[in-house]
Amino acid sequence: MSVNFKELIISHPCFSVGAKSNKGRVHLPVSPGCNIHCKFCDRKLNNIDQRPGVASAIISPEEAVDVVRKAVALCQDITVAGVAGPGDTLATPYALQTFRLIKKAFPNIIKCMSTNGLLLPDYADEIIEIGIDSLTVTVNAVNPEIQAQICDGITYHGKRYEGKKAAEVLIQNQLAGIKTVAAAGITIKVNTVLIPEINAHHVPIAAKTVSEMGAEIYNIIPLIPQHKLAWCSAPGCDSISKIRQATEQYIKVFRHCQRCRADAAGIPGGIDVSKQLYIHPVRVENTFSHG
Ligand code: CLF
Ligand code: SF4
Repeated sequence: MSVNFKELIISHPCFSVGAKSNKGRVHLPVSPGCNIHCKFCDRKLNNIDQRPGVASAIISPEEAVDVVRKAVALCQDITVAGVAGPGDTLATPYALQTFRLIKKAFPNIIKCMSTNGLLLPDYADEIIEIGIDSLTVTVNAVNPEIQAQICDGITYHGKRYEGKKAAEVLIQNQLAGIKTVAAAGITIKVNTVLIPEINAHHVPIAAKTVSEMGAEIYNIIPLIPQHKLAWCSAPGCDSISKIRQATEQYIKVFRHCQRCRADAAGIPGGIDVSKQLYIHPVRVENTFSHG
């Protein structure tokens, strides 16, 4: 049985709705590939960039178990083992394989998974059967016209789709997947990358829609302009705050996102033990792709 939302608010650093949590997470970079093409995404293997979509290396599911063992020994406040890339967790089988191994080795650790949701309807049953405790789905728009400006295209069941058609398939699958997984009692967080020139006005509508599908909490992540959206601006504190307020009428809002790397370990915004987990030291530079 999955850990419920009330417990996650206390024990999961990314589900705290009030004050910043003092709990930690270890990310396991087991998912190399992706099946969609977000225009702001710049996936990399390095030990410099401090943002999602970046890890120093890809590790195997078996290596991931060792990483969790080391991480919890280094930081007793780590309560969550998460997979957040650097690609999509459902585009390759490694994330679900990892969670099966982690469940056996660490039955009490919270299993957290982040996905773009394209393959969520295909894998919902497996996610429920494994007992993932918290699922994050990145939904940047629920209107295909807007989504088509954020994502170039998708590869779905062996076929390439572009523009509005790609956006329609992606949105449909995200919403259907959220509904199925939420109905099984798994807590869903939705991440939205806030892009002032494209989706700023649309965020509360997206929040309302995913809330109706069963999502419990919402995380608005400011864009770091890069890649094909380098022409967009980084949202300022004032506008982020206003949009969070407008969104809160529909769903609880998480405000402490640290835009973590795919191999982050420790307490978000606090103790960082990632340097001690890998052979290559992790240096940091502030850029960003997704959540
Ligand atoms: Fe990792 Fe994401 Fe799970 Fe948290 S991060 S998979 S939900 S354990 Fe958290 Fe980091 Fe923000 Fe993500 S602070 S980027 S929201
Ligand atoms: Fe894939 Fe995530 Fe990058 Fe989008 S941001 S292309 S979902 S890895």
